[in-house]
Amino acid sequence: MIDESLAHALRLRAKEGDQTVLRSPELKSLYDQLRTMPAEQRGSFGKEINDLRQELQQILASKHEAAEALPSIDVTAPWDVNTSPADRPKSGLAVNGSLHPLTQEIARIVDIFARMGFTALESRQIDDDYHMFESLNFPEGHPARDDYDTFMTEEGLIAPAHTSTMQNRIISDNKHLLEQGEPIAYVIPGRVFRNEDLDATHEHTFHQLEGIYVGKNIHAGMLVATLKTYLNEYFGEELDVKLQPFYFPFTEPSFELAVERPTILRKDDSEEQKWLELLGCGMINPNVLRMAGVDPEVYTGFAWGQGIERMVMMKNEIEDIRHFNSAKLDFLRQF
Ligand code: FA5
Repeated sequence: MIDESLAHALRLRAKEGDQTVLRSPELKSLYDQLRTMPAEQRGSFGKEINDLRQELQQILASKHEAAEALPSIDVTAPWDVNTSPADRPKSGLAVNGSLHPLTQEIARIVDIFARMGFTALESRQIDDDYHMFESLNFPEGHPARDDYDTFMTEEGLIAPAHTSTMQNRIISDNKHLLEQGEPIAYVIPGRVFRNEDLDATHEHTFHQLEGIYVGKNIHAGMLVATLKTYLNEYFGEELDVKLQPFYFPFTEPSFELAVERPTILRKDDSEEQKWLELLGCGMINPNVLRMAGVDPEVYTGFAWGQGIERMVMMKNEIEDIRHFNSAKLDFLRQF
């Protein structure tokens, strides 16, 4: 008779799917016993061993079939596929979703500039002191650094306070175009950060769009014409623009551009209601071109930077900038 505890241990191993059980020393030891036992007992003991062996094979085969029959698991599914449909988490239906109003607006603005021959590139959301300040003509200790107070890691990496951090990269990465007689024409939308006192028009995290154009014989008239063309297309009507002198270390001369408020958005006929201060701009400072490896005696260029939120607010009469990051569906569903 086969020792029942040994047979039980072998069955357990087979139930766990252990394929080596058929070649195990325990099973082999039974055949060794068979060889040394009296001839008259061999027949029945040999049959017992064969029966056990067959039983183990069957257990292993049924175990294998059960594993094959399990549904495969989709590791990308947001729930376990074995969960019954009724118990699955209720995720938001994509059919009810929509692009965030800022994403929609950035796409519209980029589309207008793409039709005017500009290439679009997203700005970086983490940068360094060189791109945030040095390359933009704010040397160490420059008082205007205080106007761009933002967040910094202990290693000295900076959350950029404006998309102008991309100027040096764009110009130096594309200076071969100038040598080929082509201009550098880029728009750079992106998320920017400032250490601000928050209110209805000031956020700590907002979006800007930078524009850069460098080539031969580029002058401020071209800057005005470019921005006016864009604004007319954006607002869908012919609007006047005006420049007021301003100061940025990275442009010289620098301006603030105001656009005539579209008629439907004017509350009265006052001069104050007529103009909207919209963006900062100017002719790229020769030092900025030089630091990007471009000779300012040969090439000139203009740049501008506009806040996206404030423009969308103005267009849609949104009273508080903080709605954009609030994730309130009541607000988002209006777009
Ligand atoms: C700049 O950031 C310059 N880099 C713009 C520039 C680029 C000038 C290239 C010349 C050449 P300014 O700090 O004014 O400039 O910001 C530009 C726009 O960002 C503002 O007109 C405003 O629309 C928006 N903005 C600034 N601070 C905030 C804020 N805290 N919340 C929301 N929008 C803001």
